[in-house]
Amino acid sequence: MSRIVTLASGQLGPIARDESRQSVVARLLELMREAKGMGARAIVFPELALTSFFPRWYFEDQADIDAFYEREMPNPATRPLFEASEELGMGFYLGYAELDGGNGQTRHYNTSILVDRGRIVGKYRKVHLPGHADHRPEAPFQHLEKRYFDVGNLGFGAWHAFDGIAGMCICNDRRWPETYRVLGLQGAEMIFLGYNTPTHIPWEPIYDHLSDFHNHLSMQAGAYQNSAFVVGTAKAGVEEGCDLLAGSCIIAPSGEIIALATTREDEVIVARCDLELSRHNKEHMFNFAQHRQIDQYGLITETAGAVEPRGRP
Ligand code: CDT
Repeated sequence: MSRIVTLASGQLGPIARDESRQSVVARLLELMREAKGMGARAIVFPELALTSFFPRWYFEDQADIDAFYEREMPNPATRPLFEASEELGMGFYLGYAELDGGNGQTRHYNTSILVDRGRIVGKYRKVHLPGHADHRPEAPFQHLEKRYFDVGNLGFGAWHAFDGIAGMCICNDRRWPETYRVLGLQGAEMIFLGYNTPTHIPWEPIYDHLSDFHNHLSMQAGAYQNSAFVVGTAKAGVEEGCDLLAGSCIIAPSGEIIALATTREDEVIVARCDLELSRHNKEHMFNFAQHRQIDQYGLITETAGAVEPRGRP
C-alpha cells in the first residue's frame, strides 16, 4: 500500500529592495504553475518570500520597517496566489512578515501560512529568532530579526492536509531538534520550511565554509529522527550584496535527499513522497509511544542554558 503525494519546493532567486509585491507574486505564480505541470499537490516557498530579506538593514524610522509587513492575508497583492491555489487544486506554504494589530497591541512576526485550494489551513510564527537587536555599523550587513520580530506565539503546529499531516517551521527553527520533535509528536509526516541563510556570518565566520553542510545536516537529521518528509526552500543568490545559500531540497524519512535544486535562481524541484514510509518509520524505529522515556527528558524544558553536570559516580 502506498500514499503518494508529490511535493514541490519553489526556490526563489534574489528579490530587489524595490521589487513590488506584484512582481514577486508573478514569479511565485510561475513556480506554482510549473510545479502543477510536474504533478505537484503542494509547493513550499521561502521565508519572507514577498520582499528582500530586510533584517539585513538597520532602519531607525518605524515606517520604513513597517513597509515590509503584510497587514492582512490575503491582500490585493497576494490574492492571485490564493486564486491560483483554488484553480489548480494546489496547496502552498508562504513565508512573509506579518504586522498584527489585534488586541490593541502592534506585533511583528516572521510568519508562514499553509494554504490549500485557496483557503488558509494553518499559520505559524517563527519561534527561534537568530541574529541580534543592536546596530552593528562595523558589519557589512546586519541580521536584525531580534529587533524587527516578536517571538512567535502560536507554537509549532501541524495540520491535516494533503492526504497526511503537515507541519511548519521557519529557517533558523530547522537547526533546533526540539522543532522537529514537537512536530513529530503531532504526527507530522511532512515538514515545510523556508529559509534565508547568508553564506557569510560577519561576526561568526568560523563555519562559513560549512553552511551548505549544516543546512542539509539539520534537515536530514530532523527528517530521519521524526520519520517525516522535509521540504526546505531557499531564497538564494546575491540579494542586495548579500550572498544567500541555495540548496533547496526534499528529504525522505530515511534522511536521504531525494530532490535538490541545482541553481541559485527561481527553480522548481519535485519529489513523489510516499507518506506510508513516514508511517512505517513511526511504527518501528521511531515508535515514540513505545520507546521514548519522557521522565528522562526533563532538562529539555526545565532550562534553556546548560546546567552543572548531573552524572552519578
Ligand atoms: N533567516 C534565518 O533564520 N537565518 C539564519 C541565519 C542566521 S545568521 C545570524 C539561519 O539559521 O539560517
